[in-house]
This record gives sequence, structure tokens and C-alpha cells, in this order.
Amino acid sequence: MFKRLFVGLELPEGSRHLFRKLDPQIKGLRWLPPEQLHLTMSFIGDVDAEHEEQLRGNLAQVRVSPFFLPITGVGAFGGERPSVVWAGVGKGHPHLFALHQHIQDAVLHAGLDPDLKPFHPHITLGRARGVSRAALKPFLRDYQESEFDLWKVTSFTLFSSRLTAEGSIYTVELRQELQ
Ligand code: 3AM
Repeated sequence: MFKRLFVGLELPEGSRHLFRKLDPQIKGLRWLPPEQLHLTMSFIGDVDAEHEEQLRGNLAQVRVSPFFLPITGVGAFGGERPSVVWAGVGKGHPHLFALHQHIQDAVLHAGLDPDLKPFHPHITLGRARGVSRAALKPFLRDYQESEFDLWKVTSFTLFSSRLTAEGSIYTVELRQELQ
């Protein structure tokens, strides 16, 4: 049995609903349900039970103190036909990057193969299909400088993700408190 796994930070309850008010009706843009909002730290992919066990053990050893992250601004990845609309978390926050490094090490030491592309931390708000950047421009302009919240990051989470026709369904597999 394989699970499709990734490690992320769950947005606190209070912050999840901040984005609802932004929600413009743009054809082809699907907003994520508030309970699914997260910041991906490490995408791992399909993992068998044995490697998952090792991964759980390694993640439990990660020691990083809780820290604050500003949630600021919005943007879109994907050139003139963006695929992802996101909220930002400030630039180069050292604690976030330290946590990312520890998580990547935990994944690698479990004999797994995380996505090693450069880390561009973001909170995916919506996924777009066939939407031009021009159509997103008013939204991006209105909120690009917004200061949404100050997020106290107190844990990270191992999720499994199941792909369905309606989008991905995430399940919390392990929640590890920062200390
Ligand atoms: O946090 P976001 O939404 O940007 O895009 C997927 C999502 O990122 C990403 O992992 C997160 C949880 O599903 N993802 C999915 N497949 C991926 C892959 N093959 C991937 N990231 C890298 N490589």
C-alpha cells in the first residue's frame, strides 16, 4: 500500500478564513476550501509502509522552535497562463528555511526522494485552468501588498493526498509540535 505524502504547515483556523473575502469570481479559477490551506514544505510522493515508518521517526526528531511568519501579498505562478494563485509569507524567513532544511533531511534520511527544486514558500489559494494573467490582474493588484496576518507556526504536518476529480483530498497523518 502506497500513500502519496507531503509535509506542510497547516494554516491556523483564524487565518484560514481571511482569504474568503478576496474570492473574486474568475472563470477557470478554483479556490481551495479553507480547511485545506497549507504551506507545502516538502513534496515526497508515493511511499510504502516501511519507508513511512522511518519517515515518521525522523520527523519526530526535528527540533525547531516555534516562530512567526507574516502572511503578506498575493501572486500567481505560471507565466501568462497561471496555474496557481498564492498568498506569500515574506521573503527568506530564516526559521522557515531552517525548518525546511530539517524536514528535507528527515525525508532524505528515510531513503526517500523529496522534490529538491528551490523552495518558494507560498500558500496556494486557488488553482487556475485556462485563465490569463490579465484576468487575474485586478485581484493581484488589489492584494499584492496586503498584510493579512501574523502566523505563529507551532507545528508541522505529514499529509497524505488523494487525487480526485474534484481536486486533492488531504488527510493528516502526523502532526509534530515545534519545541
Ligand atoms: O502547496 P502547493 O499547492 O503549491 O502542487 C502540489 C501542492 O503544492 C505539490 O505538493 C503540494 C501538495 O499536493 N505537488 C504535487 N505533485 C508534485 C510533484 N510531483 C508536487 N510538488 C512537486 N512535485
